Amino acid sequence: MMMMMAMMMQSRACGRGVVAAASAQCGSRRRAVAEGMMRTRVMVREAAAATAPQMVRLETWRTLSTKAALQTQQQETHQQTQQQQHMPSCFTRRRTTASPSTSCAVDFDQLEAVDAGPLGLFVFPDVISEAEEEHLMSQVNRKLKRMRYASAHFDRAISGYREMRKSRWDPASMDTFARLQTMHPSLQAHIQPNPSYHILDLEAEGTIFPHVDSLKYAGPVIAGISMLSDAVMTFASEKDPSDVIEAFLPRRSMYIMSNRIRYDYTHAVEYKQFIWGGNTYERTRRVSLLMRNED
Ligand SMILES: O=C(O)CCC(=O)C(=O)O
Repeated sequence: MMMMMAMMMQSRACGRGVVAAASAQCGSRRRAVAEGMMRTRVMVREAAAATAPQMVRLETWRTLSTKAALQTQQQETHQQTQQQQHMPSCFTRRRTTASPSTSCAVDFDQLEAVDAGPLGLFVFPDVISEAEEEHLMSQVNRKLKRMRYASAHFDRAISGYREMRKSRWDPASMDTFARLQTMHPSLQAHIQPNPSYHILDLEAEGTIFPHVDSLKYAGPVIAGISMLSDAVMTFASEKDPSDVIEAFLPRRSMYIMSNRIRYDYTHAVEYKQFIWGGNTYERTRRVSLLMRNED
């Protein structure tokens, strides 16, 4: 009974007067608590009905509740690690010089490192393993392979690309998406769990020209997983063209675009070759999996 009351109090505290993002963070804990409460109710009913097997059952329930608490704790630790992992200044830099050529190497090391988090831009490296990347690619490649690269998008935002939507995913992919959703509160708050994702396949010579995603068709948070190639995404303020932020998007990383970076800055993937952290990179075929809510 005490345990049940403690769970109810915890559950209420979790849901009281919290903002949307924080409430999303609370979600997993609330689920675990609700699960625990359901279990406790069943346990009480069973304890009243049974006599001898009761002790065994109580032990089993205790183990299950401890397991649920442990899982919640592990999930929170994982979430914290992932949130720390976006390592702002390693992946985002402010460009103060004139626009460099889109095909030449640029020494990003000479640019000023900047934390773009306050603008709503986050980069998380290594969010999927090589095996997960291979698996996701196998899920999208079958259809992509039957398509031709188009030379220009209808709104001229992209060249050298093919694209598709995919809403049916196998359980392994769904597990990956469920894990990615826990990585930032904005994803839990704004990306619907129904994974109808946009896949953009950009050939090595392709370019995403500066644009702002549709205000009508895309919601306030956009997340992208980069597969097959490293790239640099350039964000330029629409009001002040000298305000430019470059984000290094390593292969198998995820970026989140929200708040000002989503609405007040254009984004583009133009460089074919670039230098970051002293290494020279060549952008090859890049496939991005884009999560947007469409409300
Ligand atoms: O490939 C990406 O990460 C961004 C794609 C993009 O800009 C778009 O689909 O509007």
